Order: sequence, then C-alpha cells, then structure tokens
Amino acid sequence: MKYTLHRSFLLVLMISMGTLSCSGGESLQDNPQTQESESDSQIPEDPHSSMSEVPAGTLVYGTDEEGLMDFVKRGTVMFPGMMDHLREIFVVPPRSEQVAAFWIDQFEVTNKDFKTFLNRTGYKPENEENFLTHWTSSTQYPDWAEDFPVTWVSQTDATAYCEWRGKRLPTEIEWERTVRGSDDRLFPWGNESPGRQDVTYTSSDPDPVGNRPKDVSPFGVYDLAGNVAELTSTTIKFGPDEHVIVKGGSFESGVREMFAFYRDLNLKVNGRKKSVGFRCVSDAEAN
Ligand SMILES: [Ca+2]
Repeated sequence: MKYTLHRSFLLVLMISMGTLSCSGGESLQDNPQTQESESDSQIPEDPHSSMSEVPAGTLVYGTDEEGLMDFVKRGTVMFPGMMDHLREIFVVPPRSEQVAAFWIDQFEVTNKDFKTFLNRTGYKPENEENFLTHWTSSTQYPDWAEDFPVTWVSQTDATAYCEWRGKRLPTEIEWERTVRGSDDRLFPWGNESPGRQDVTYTSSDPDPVGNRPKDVSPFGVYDLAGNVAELTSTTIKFGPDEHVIVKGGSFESGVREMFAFYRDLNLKVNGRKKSVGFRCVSDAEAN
C-alpha cells in the first residue's frame, strides 16, 4: 500500500517530535558468517508458534473529531492549518476496510532472533548507516539484550528477516487491525488510558519483549502500544522521499503515540532508529 501526501514535511516533524531520535553510530565491517553459528533449534519448526491468527474482518481505521481532539490536547504544537493537516494524516473521519485473515508474531523480533538471521544468512545491508548501532560489535548484542527487541534496522533489513522466516512485514492496515480487534478499540487492551506500569513508555530503554501483560491485543499480541515502535510495509511519499509508516508507541514516547490511529511518518524508507523495531506476519492461506 502506498500513499501520497503533499503537505509540508515540517508539519509532520512537529506533530511527531516525541518519536524523534538521534542518528549516529558505527557501520558494520565484519562478515556475520565468520562469527559463531547458531543452531537450527533457535528457529521454531512450527511457523505458528509464537504467532496469533487474526481472523478476517472489517477494520475501522483513522478517527473522528473527538478522537483527534483527544490526541491534540496531549501536547501537539498548534499553528494555522494544523488541524486540517492532522485530519489528513490521521484519516478523519474514519474509513473502513475489509481485511483478510492473517497470522502475526505475538512478540517483537528480538536481538537474538536477528543475530540468528545474520549468522544463518550472512545478510549485510547495502546501506550500513546506523545498522544495529546498539550492538557491541557487528555481530554481537550486549549480554543483557538477548530478549530485547532489535532496533536500528531498516524496512529493507526487516523485510529480509521476515522473508527468511517465510513471512513478510505487516501492512499498516493489518497492524492496526491487530490492535483494534472487532470493537474498534483505541488501545490493545481497550479504550482507557494506560497506567504507568501497563506499557513500556517514557523510559530510557525498552523492556524484554512481552514484559507488560496489560499491553496485549484481543488476539494475544504483545507490545503493540509500547516497547518499540514498529515498521510496516506501507510507505508514503513526501516530496522526493519515500517514508515508512511506523505504528505504535515506544519506550521513548508518550500515550498519544499509542493511539491505534497514530502514524509516525518521520522515517525515510532506508532509515533506522533506536526506538523502531518490527514483527512479521504471514497470509492465513499460506499456513
Ligand atoms: Ca511495539
């Protein structure tokens, strides 16, 4: 799915300031194939293990004026024309779309998962800028980070991982459907705002995946509201650049980024961030 938006990119930057992060870090120089190998046992034989089925259904996506005002009052920088801009970005009034059944990972992809992928495939990105910046070397994450979500990966990196697993990245619509369930809820657990311990947010670091039992969708999918924001396969055009639509809040964000209709449009298609990871999906008919 691809969108085109002709408004000023500056406006989008301003409404999404809470999700911005700094770039920097080292590039990979070593070939992952030269490092220690991982056993086959680290990749589940059953493609449905740690996945949930999301049945076919109707997604009502976007929001109404009341929902938009709830977002705005949580700290959006306002200026002339801002409301129209937000209506366009966040799809006000909402629309509906039929979504086919699919399977989705219950957890964000971890550093351990991604290391196994590197070791088994020798994957090396064409553009290495900021690739796995948080790792201690080109092929090793910090000892404590095994079960933490992998970040500093681009849409291309994530797509390669998912394809290796026989999966793909979710579309924006599929991701939002996983949050909203069948009752058009605002957060994975319902419509009430989260408590401080319910979601990994406004923090300096993420948690291990699946660490917040409140942050689970009607389909048993964890960390959609927080921990790390997530790449989708959906892109949007801004002037000369193609951007990835990133969904969900992160450890760096506040509550408004957890709204199901929220769209972070700041990441260029080859970009990487410390607060953005991913999970994979597969077609129901393929399983
Ligand atoms: Ca997440």
